[in-house]
Amino acid sequence: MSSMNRRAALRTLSGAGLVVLAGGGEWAWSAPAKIKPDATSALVVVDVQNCFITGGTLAVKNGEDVVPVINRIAPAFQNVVLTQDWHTPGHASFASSYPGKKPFETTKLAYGTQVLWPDHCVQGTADAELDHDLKIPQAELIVRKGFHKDVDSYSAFEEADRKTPTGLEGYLKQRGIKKLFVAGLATDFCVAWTALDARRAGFETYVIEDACRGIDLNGSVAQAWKDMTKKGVKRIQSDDIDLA
Ligand code: VGL
Ligand code: ZN
Repeated sequence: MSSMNRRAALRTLSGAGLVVLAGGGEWAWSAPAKIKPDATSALVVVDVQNCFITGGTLAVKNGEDVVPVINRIAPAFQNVVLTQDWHTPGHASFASSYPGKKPFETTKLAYGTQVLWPDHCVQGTADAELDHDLKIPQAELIVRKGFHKDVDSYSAFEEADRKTPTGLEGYLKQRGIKKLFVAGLATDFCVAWTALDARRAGFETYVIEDACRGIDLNGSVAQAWKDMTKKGVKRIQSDDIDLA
């Protein structure tokens, strides 16, 4: 390889992986190490439900696009936990519960500011079912959340009152899980809150960006990444995972 080509190659490759010297003094390309899920890793698939997918009551833009990505990576995980937003009719997070309030406005509840949503993911409805194209037969646990009428729960670990645990932390720790890989909907709400609580609970936490889609209210996706990065959540892509 000429020195010109070598420089060009280095420019192209910088940041993407390792350039090493091969036996004959030539530059050779070595792919960056991928992350290999092991017995202490779990994939947490957040709220991949009809309500958050096109045609649902709180559809996330391109929400359905996470399904093939999640289906592709899921076989690499022996531990998978799913979550399901699971609200009562007339839930405190529904705008329809407050005369004069509209979806995406906010209100003050006992535990703080609550974004008001369209009625969504009501217990037992087709809208609340997991997306039927999701193919993760080995999934071990489904955590339902948001089932207390007066309290929302974006996080799979703790309700929005910040004091009622869902039990997920105990479940994962008792089973020896140390690393969590979070995917699903929506990046800026249930995924971010789950990932932040995972860090708080001491898990090594990865959010798989291309396996998530966001709602994005007033820049909330960018803010969520800022908050997550600050707390040590690792932002990765599905290609960073070793699927072999
Ligand atoms: C979610 C808003 C309301 C989510 C759930 O899954 O991100 N967002 N309920
Ligand atoms: Zn909800």
